Amino acid sequence: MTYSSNESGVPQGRVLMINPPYVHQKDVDHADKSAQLPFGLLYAGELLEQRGAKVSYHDCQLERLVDRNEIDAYDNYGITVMGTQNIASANHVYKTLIDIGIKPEQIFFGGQGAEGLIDEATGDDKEFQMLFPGSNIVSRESLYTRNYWSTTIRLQLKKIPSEHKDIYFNNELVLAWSQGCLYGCNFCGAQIMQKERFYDVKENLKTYLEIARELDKKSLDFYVTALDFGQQALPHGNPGLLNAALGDVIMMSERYGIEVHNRALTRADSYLALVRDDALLKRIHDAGFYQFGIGADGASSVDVLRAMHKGDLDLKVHIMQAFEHAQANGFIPEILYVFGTENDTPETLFQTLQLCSELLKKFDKSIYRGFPAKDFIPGNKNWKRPEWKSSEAYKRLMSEAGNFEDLGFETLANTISHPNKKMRKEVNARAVEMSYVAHTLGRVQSFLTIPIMEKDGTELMSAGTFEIFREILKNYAPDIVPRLTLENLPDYRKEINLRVPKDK
Ligand code: B12
Ligand code: SF4
Repeated sequence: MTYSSNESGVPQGRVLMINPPYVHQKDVDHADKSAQLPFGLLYAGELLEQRGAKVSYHDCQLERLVDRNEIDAYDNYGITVMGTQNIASANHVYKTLIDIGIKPEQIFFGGQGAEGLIDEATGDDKEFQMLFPGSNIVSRESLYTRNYWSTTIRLQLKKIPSEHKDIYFNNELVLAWSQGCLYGCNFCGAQIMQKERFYDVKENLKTYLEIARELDKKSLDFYVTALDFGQQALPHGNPGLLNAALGDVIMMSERYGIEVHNRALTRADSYLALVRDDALLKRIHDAGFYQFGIGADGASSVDVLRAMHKGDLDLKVHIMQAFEHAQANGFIPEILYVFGTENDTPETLFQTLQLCSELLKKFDKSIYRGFPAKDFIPGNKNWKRPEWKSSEAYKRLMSEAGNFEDLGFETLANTISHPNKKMRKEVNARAVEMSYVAHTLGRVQSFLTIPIMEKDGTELMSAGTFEIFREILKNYAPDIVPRLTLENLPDYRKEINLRVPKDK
């Protein structure tokens, strides 16, 4: 491995920690008012300082890297890669640094989108080196300390200019809640097949509330990090851990007189187990939870559920019950649905469309958040399959880091994610139809972007699907739509993606 500068494999000395731009906003030269605090980057920065580094920050959402003074004044540079698509924007930052004379060995990458580029078993970083030659990848383990779970970003936030804090605190923040999910769905790139562990929710929330008070804010919005909010309510879990975290939120919010609004992700079965306890349900409300993204992946077909190892063959029934309960109890039920995996067929895709439409119709508070699956992403179970590693799609992906943009959750199925043309068009047909229904109802939280194409839009969708897609795009790019054809789609790709709401 090319861990330079010190034996532990983590950057030392003066380190500039960089948050890359949102993948569809790579060349934007003005501050993005919807910029979110890069929580993982600050958490990593705190852990590095505990090991002796002196950390500063740069957020490309707010300022272009090339406009920063004394950019070459640091010993080392850290770049965060939050999800797979950000390999593309991280590479943009890497190239910028190399262009201004920074040596690759001074550059360190970390984050869940990049960690999967190292082979866990052997530590081999060959794949990483193909994309970021000469630089370093920091493994998750090398940042673990005895205090890992009780760390806060208090000291790191002090380094953020107040005009940037103002922007971050007007937008949704990340609340360190827990990490890990016991299940092992094969398309999932999260921290799977591990026991859920809790962060120090109280201290992390307190850190935010102190700043909110300084900024005179009356409320804060949070996305909590739990992968499955109800996991402790499943057999062998310990609901006491969740109960304690909820108690901390209620207490801190009252103490500071600042309202907190939280959204979280959950499995349907764990949600149902959790809300059986009336006292716990009341605390969830009191702690400001207002929306649950309920994982519906594969729900329309038992065969698909089985193939993706979802761990709940009755998901369809559980989804209905969970939505029923959530809506009746004042929570927004969110249809979190990854569809178009290799196990889907035209029939199951059609059933998915029917199920999502039924949920939207039946539950008038529900909201749609559906994504065309990306079966193979670094770190998930599929990525390790030999037939993937020898495929043309893999070779194309690895030949140019920019192609990772096509593995974004929100990106339409494309020649890398769905090499089979017929299925690619089927997936996009259902994705566009479903998105159109949700747009029409005004209950949509996922927005489709246009992938990089080999030829033109005819490889992505039929003329019929395109007509519906144009209707959706009228919401964001009404001036471009009249000129848009399947043939000229590549010419307008970047401009349209820039206007489509950011994936949150
Ligand atoms: C909060 C969150 C969001 C928020 C982020 C807000 C923000 N600015 O931080 C929102 C909702 C915007 C979001 C968006 C996306 N997300 Co998200 N998100 C999460 C979530 C729930 C928590 C992340 C978190 O903060 N964890 C806590 C911190 C402490 O952990 P961490 O981020 O892993 O950081 C640690 C290490 O990775 C490392 N590290 C991180 N950066 C660096 C940098 C350096 C230099 C070093 C040395 C170390 C290091 O140190 C940290 C401490 O150990 C996770 C799920 C989860 N439970 O992790 C998904 C997750 C990370 N997201 C994911 C994805 C894919 C995305 C998207 C890229 C989706 C897409 N469109 O493709 C988008 C990106 C859109 C965008 N705007 O850029 C995936 C990543 C999967 C993968 N392997 O690729 C996850 C795991 C969700 C999932 N179930 O699949 N997300
Ligand atoms: S999709 Fe959800 S349930 Fe499945 S492994 Fe990932 S986090 Fe766990």
